[in-house]
Amino acid sequence: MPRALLSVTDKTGLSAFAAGLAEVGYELISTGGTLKHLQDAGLPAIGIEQVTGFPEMLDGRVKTLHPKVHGGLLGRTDLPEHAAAMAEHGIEPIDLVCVNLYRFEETAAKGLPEAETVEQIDIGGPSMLRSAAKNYERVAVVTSVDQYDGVLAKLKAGGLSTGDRRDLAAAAFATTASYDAAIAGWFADLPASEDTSEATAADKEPSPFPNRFAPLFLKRGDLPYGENPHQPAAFYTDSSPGPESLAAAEQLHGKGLSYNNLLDLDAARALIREFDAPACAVLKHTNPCGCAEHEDAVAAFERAYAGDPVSAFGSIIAVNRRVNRELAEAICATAGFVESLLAPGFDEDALALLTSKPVWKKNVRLMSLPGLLEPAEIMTDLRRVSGGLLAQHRDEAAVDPSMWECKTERQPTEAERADLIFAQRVVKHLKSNAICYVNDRQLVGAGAGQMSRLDSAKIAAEKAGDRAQGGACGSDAFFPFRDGVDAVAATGVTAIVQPGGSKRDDESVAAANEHGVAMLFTGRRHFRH
Ligand code: 93A
Repeated sequence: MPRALLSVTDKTGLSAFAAGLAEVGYELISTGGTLKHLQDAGLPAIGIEQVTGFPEMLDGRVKTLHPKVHGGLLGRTDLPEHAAAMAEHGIEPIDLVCVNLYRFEETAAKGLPEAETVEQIDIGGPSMLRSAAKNYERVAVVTSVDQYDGVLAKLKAGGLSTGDRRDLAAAAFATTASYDAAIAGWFADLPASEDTSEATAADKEPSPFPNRFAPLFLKRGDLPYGENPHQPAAFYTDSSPGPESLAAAEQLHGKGLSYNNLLDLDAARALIREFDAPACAVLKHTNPCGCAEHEDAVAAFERAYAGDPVSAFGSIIAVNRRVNRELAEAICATAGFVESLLAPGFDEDALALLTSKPVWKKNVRLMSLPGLLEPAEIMTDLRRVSGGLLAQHRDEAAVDPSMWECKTERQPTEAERADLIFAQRVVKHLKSNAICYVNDRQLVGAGAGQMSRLDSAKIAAEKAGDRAQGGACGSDAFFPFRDGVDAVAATGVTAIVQPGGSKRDDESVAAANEHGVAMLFTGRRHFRH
């Protein structure tokens, strides 16, 4: 008679499963609470004590940890030596194990006292799962209520195949691995036993990051290659990505997404989420080369594209409004070769038009993300360094002009103020060192990724030409010297917004005063490396 050992904390579906096992001829063996549950349901089960010859002891810490159990699971009855040893020691084979574990994770999440949480570390359960899983050639291991119906159906239809048992074993090892990862994570997050550091109060703020990362991401698929064709690459997504996330975007048309497309789309998504009014952003290599905000979505696109039409070749375009026929017509009429277009949605006729544009027909990747503007929890950014991983919260703090202070004699006008806000929203999304010039909520010049702020200011000025006249300048970090302010003022810009915080801030403010430029400090830096 085959034997099944059942020992479960979650009793959901247990009696039906056990009844099914009994029906196909299994003898049922069980531990304390599980046994009571089965007997209450009128099922013929025997206690584990009858198998081991020992009582459950030490507050239940030792119930199934016995050679009669583990020998019965691990013994290979196909090997004469194993069969002989089992016979000699009165060990009978166990053919099926059904175990779900003590609720460690739930208990740990409640933040109960250490000793109570430790008591919820299951030892006997994972041991049985591992023994049974190792011997999958003979033993079936059931780890989850979800498996009950499938396993029973197969047993009733003639039995489990070796392949079935191997699949169950794989699931069992995945269960014990994540169970142990949770335990290890809990230990890692316990406060240090002796804190001898002279940390300041600020240092003692609880960290928002765990001491240990459990696996979080699932592979969506391999990518053709990484940043360059000789670099293999893949895309992994959160187990449940938010509706506003890049992973939730649906591709409606075009070639498969590349690694660089995904990076650029993510940057475009982040930038376009800054704006409430209709806006459009044009990005290259994760940096905006065009961006505009306008009450009319078509004008927003046209002004964004016109910001730097040369750089826009091969760009990613993002808009924060559904693409209708009118917007699609404007895009088709103006845009040259574009890698991808991201929007909260596309009207049918807009889609038909965009996909019939000759250079776009096969290739342009049309990405629909209905949740584009929905609020999101702050995301933890992960970045590999050799031998490790850096984590930080993404720079998703909304630009908040109520925190700004004007440092100059001249205050900005209303129009300048609108441009300063726009400039600060854009400059956050440019690689450091970043300078941008804005006029009438249109990005007219961007300087990004330079090792000197002065060079970024000069590059942005060259892009802007006279369009900077009367406009505003955004800087991602403070001006270390007044030369940057002088260069900015030389473009004809009349207002500057920057975080402040340099030793020589007073020199920068003096320079702004000399040029009759308004200068505001935000108190918040936006480096992007
Ligand atoms: O305390 S244990 O680590 N020691 C054991 O020997 C043991 N055997 C089974 N926990 C043990 N179990 C666990 O008991 C099982 O994994 C299951 O979660 C639970 C079932 O207990 P009961 O049948 O008394 O409700």
